Amino acid sequence: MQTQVAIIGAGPAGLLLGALLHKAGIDNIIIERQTPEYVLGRIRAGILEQVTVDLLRDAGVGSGVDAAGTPHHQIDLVFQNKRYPIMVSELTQGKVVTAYGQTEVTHDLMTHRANLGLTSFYSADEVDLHDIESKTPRVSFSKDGRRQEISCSLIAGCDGFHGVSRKHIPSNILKEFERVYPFGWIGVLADVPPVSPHAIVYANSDRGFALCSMRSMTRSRYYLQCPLSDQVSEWSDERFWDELQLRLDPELSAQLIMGPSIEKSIAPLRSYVAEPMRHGQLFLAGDAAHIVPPTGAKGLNLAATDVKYLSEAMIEFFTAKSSRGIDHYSDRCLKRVWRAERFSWWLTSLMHRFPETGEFGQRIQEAELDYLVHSRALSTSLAENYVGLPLDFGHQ
Ligand code: RFL
Ligand code: PHB
Repeated sequence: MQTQVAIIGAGPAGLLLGALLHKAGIDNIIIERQTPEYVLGRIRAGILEQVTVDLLRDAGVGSGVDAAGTPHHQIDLVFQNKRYPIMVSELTQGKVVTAYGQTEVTHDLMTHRANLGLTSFYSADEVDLHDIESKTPRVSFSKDGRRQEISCSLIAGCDGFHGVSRKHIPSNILKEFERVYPFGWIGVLADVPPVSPHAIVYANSDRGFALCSMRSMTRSRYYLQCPLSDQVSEWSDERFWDELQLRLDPELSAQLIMGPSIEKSIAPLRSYVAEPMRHGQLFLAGDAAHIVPPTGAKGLNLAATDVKYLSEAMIEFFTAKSSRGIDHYSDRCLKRVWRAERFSWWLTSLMHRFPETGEFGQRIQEAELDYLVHSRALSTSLAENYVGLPLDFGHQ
């Protein structure tokens, strides 16, 4: 088989890249290790920046988010049992974020690709990359017990943190930066109306962090900080709801509508960056190149901006026969990546209970939160990072 771009991974990054390339007339094939059902069963992100929504529209996949996304003009911070609104839109000249789930984004992109009749291989085993330093790299994989091979000009590694692509960058070239946090998040999805339908709630409590989010007016997503050693089986629905109520302010806690969970999972928190994001004809995008802790809701949005830059660079490569874009891809992405890494690390540090810093650390966090909610300068800094810094931020 032959194509122009082989895309490894059918998460949001791979599917969005495939849609944007196809729209520009560039042929691509997606190779995914899991089944479509498995990919859709992973409950992850819920908040989209305007840049991400615009990109979905650009790719011809905006109707879902336009019909069912909920714009948020505000976020709420809870500490010392009190809730404080941060008027995000007012502080950023009218910008909003949109509550719309990654599951829905992925579903919209999958349906679009299927409707266009584009080639995707799901349940592909033993995916391997070859000759990535040459002009004619290849991707091989096994499907239904048969080995197959795709020749291409460029490879996009969109296969997430545990994928194979990044491992093909030689260890003397790849530089990795990592911080693993000493706790995780347990998340619950439930078909109950969200307690705060117009603002995500981030709560700092001396019992640990809590977050109230949503997927629609009838589906809620809640998270609690938990020890990394916890198992999902140790968290009955009743224990989860009781603990969530204890971490929110009394008013919100009283308004919380509880119900049976339809999904429950524990995720570790990590900050990670791989540099560079390109080696030879291989280009990493999304979680394959970087991870942020979910506190700032930046992971999917960063994946989307990587894909924006990568699609532009690949289109320039094939249509204008110019390497300028692909040569600058890594540097262009990493600037934005590190800004999002800083923001996500900062918000994670501010909102969670760290075992090693004790009550002193808790008081310092509360003092910073008190400063933040009463200072227009600090609130603006939070707001402009939350909605996403402009794509040309810092350019002269
Ligand atoms: P994905 O979604 O991990 O997709 C990678 C795909 O590659 C496949 N794959 C392979 N395919 C072929 N061969 C191999 N060897 C392969 N190995 C893996 C995988 O099966 C998979 O289908 O990466 P992508 O596309 O880069 O997308 C990134 C996002 O998924 C991620 O950044 C976000 O989910 C992070 N995130 C959030 N981001 C936001 O922007 N806003 C949020 O509100 C937000 N909330 C979250 C989050 C992540 C969370 N968890 C569980 C880590 C909340 C949570 C709890
Ligand atoms: C979510 O809805 O899953 C979500 C929202 C905000 C975050 C993280 C996750 O910061």
